[in-house]
Amino acid sequence: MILSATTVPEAVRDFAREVARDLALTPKQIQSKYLYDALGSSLFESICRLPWYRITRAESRLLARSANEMVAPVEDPVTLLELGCGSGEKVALLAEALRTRRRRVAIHLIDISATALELSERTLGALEHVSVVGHRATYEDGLRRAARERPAKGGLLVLFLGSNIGNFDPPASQEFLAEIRGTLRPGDALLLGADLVKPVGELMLAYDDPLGVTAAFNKNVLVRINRELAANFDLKAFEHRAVWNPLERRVEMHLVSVRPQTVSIPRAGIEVAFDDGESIWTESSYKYEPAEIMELVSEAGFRSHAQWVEPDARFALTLFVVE
Ligand code: AVJ
Repeated sequence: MILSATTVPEAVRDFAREVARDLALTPKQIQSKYLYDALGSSLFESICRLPWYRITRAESRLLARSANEMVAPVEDPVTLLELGCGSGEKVALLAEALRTRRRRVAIHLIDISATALELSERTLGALEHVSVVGHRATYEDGLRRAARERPAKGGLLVLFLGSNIGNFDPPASQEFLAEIRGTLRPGDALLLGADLVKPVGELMLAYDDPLGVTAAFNKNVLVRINRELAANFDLKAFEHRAVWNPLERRVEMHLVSVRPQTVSIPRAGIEVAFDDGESIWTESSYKYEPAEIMELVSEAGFRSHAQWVEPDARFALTLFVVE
C-alpha cells in the first residue's frame, strides 16, 4: 500500500516554485531531493552497484553481521521506520533478525520516490512476518504520519541509513534529528548510517565514477526540468563536476555550464542566464568522523548505545536510544 502525500499537479507546482527560487540564488542551486524521479532512482540504484561507490555494500555488510545486536534494545512488538528506503534490502536484513522473536513486525517506508517504494515493497513482500506501509512523502511528513499510526505498545526503531544525513548541512541535520527525537518515546531508537572522511582520491572516484553513471544521475535533474517544467536545457552544454570541499568536509556535485547561455523554464516563469563555467550546485554529501556522529546526535537528545565501523570503505552505523 502506498499513500501519496500530494497530488501530482501540486507536486509540480512546488517543484516549479523551488526551482525558480533556487536558481535565483548565488551560487545557483537545485535541491538534491529532485534528483530522484523514476530514472534518477534507478540511476542511484546503479550507483550503489558501482565498484567505486562503496557506501551501500559497506553498510549492508555491517547490517548482515550485527543486525541482531542492532534490534536488541527495542521492545516487541517492533515497528521499523525507514527514512529514504531505496530498495528495501537493508530494512529486510533487520526484519530478518527480528523473525526469531516470533512477533509480527510493522514496517513504515518513507520516500519521495514511487519507484523506491515499489521496489522496497517487492523486496519486503517476500517476508511473511512483516506488514508494510509505504508513505510517498518528505521525511518530515512521513515521520509524523508513521508516528500517528504506530501501535500504543512496543518500540519504534527509526532507520536513517546510507549516509542520507550527509545531504543536510550541520544546522539542518541538527534540526532534523531534533524533529525525529520529537516524534519518539522513551524506549525508541535510531540507527544512523554515516559515511566517514577518507582520502580525496577515493571520494572523487565515488562521486565522479569512470563509467559516468553519477554524471548521468546528476544531469538527469535537467532532463526532469525539461520534461516537467517545459524547459530547454541543452544536456550537452552542462558538465558533471564533483569537488571535495575540505573546510566544510563535504563532496559537492555541480552542473557546470560549458558556455554562456540562457535557458528558459516556462512553467517556473523564468529565464536563466549562465556565464561560461557557472555552475548549479545540486548536492552535498557531508563526511564525518566516528566521534562527531555521536556528538551530533547526542546534542539532539539521544543517548548513543553502540557504534559499528567498517574499516575498509570507512563507514559507520551508530545506534542511539531515547531515555
Ligand atoms: C543517497 C544522498 C547518500 O550522497 O552519497 C550518490 C547520493 N550522490 N552519488 C550520497 C549520491 C552521488 C548519496 N545519498
